[in-house]
Amino acid sequence: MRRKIAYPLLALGMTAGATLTVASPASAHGYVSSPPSRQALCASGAVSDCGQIQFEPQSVEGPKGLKSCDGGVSQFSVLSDESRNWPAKAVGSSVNFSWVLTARHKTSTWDYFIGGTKVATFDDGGAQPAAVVNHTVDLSKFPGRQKVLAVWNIADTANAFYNCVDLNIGGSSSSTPTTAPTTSAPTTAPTATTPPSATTPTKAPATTAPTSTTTAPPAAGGSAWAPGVSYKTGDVVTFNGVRYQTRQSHTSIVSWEPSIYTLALWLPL
Ligand SMILES: [Cu+2]
Repeated sequence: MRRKIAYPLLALGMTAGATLTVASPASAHGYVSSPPSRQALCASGAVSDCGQIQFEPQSVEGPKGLKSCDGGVSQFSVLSDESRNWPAKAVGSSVNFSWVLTARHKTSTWDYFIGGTKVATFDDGGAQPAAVVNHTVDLSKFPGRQKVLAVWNIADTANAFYNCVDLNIGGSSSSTPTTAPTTSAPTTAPTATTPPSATTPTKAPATTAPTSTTTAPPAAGGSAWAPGVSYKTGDVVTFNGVRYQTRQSHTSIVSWEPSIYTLALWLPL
């Protein structure tokens, strides 16, 4: 919805301290930030040479009913280019999809497809979603590498937003702590070297999850916020002299400054 303005350039023209009050980031809609959708990978720079989509991962909008990664938007066709060898995120069989919305459009449904089969749907009945939306989807019937098409169907327009998320389901390898409830995880359980007398159930092999998840960008101390950075939940940044901590892993883009997305994405400290 709304005009497609090249706001990255527009924003760059603004002076640093400019109060973006009226700004109300136009043309900002939403995308799947975790596991990273293809557009998220482009925005973070994990996949290069994506073209315009890297600046507006939230803009893959097209008519409802499509099954394409690019929403039929020619300038975003790279998203449908399977020759790009999109990296697949290793996840458990229960996956939590996180959407970051910058325009909270009234929503009919959120649909998830694999190979043309609808594997999950969440009906919002026309309600307005929060700025961050999470869905837990059981993908245990689809092990291995899969391309999930996640669709956000808007209630009051004929359009939808499209995301393709490449996953390696059940691929253990730590990956995101995806809260993974039950999930009958391949309990390769480190066969606790603990001696027999296992009287104490030693509540699970310290699932304190090695959150180290490699990548782990610095940011810790509170480096200056910047666009194009893949922030992880809990990261701290400074923006216009104020420190913020992010509530949601996401790739930052111009127009999503902490001062604008306070509460939705960033909590002032
Ligand atoms: Cu919109």
